[in-house]
Amino acid sequence: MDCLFCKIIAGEIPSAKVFENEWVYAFRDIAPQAPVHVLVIPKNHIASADGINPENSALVAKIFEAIPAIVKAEGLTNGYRVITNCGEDGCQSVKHLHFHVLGGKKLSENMA
Ligand code: DGP
Repeated sequence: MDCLFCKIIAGEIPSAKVFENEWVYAFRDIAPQAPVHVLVIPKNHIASADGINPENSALVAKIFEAIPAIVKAEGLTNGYRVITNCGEDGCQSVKHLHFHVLGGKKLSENMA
């Protein structure tokens, strides 16, 4: 499958890893929009939030179990934001489910 994030997980494309376990991989966004901008992704390919179903939703739980450890390691003691973009109107550019974890400053109140 020609998927950028699958290639990052496989190590075919380099990335700045911040966390990894059996199910989850997390790395720094190449174009950070906050002092801390980490992408958290399932190792198994899911195209977007639209592709979450009863067979794979446990992976989403694994992602949200990993996030507290990631933000603690990143020093985000004062809060952070988790975002997933989905589809055309959501401006999703990489078709592998990913959660943006943003923090390290007071974030904008706007989300859209
Ligand atoms: P989205 O627009 O929600 O699909 O976010 C995709 C993010 O992926 C975007 O913030 C930039 C990031 N990105 C794209 N290509 C690469 C890459 O090769 N390496 C890393 N680390 N991040 C990438």
